[in-house]
Amino acid sequence: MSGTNISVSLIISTMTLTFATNNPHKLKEIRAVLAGLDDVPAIQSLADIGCSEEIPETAATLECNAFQKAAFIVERYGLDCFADDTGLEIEALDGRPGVFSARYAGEGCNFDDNIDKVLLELEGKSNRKAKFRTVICLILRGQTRYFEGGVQGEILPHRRGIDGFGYDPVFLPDRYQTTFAEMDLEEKNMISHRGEAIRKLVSFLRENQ
Ligand code: ITT
Repeated sequence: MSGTNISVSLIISTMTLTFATNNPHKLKEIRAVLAGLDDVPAIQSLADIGCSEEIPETAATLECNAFQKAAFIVERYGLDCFADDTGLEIEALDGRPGVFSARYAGEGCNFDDNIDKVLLELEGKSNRKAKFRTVICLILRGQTRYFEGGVQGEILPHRRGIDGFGYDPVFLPDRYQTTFAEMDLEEKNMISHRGEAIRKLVSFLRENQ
């Protein structure tokens, strides 16, 4: 009997990537997408590398902010790194809060304050269209790459749901009956801005280990 040699190549990544975020919800979402994938790098958090500094985020665009966060870690720690900058762009508010989504209601504000401000500004407006946009900046072996994701939806007049974070309780994605805060992590990741950006990052990493 002639033997057939079947060679199975199993690719297991030995690389590690740092995710430059102080937002534990983002870390959880990204880890959920990468869970069980052996061929992509393991993700380290800022806590894992002993970084407790406030990373500056002072640029005027999502792209530049994402770069600023990733570059901070590369410069200080010499580690391959990526960062995510996300904004909620509301049509009737000329794209606000956009790049100012985190501190829209002012320094020291929380998620609820930001939602309250948005709901107040949208009172009486019939156009409630909005888009979440995420830009991930990866700095790998000194090379910078960007991966973008977006999802269209509308801002509801009242909060619905308790999962997720940020503006999730008032964001209803197009063609869905549930807000992001009424979805579990997997459902949100399947259709969200961040889910799309991470999947693009994963494809790139698979081809560029
Ligand atoms: P890092 O910069 O440390 O990653 P951050 O919370 O400051 O954390 P961003 O500047 O990217 O991150 O996010 C701006 C804000 O947008 C964030 O604080 C939330 O209020 C909101 N946001 C981001 N992603 C969101 C999501 O998936 N769902 C709902 N709101 C989100």
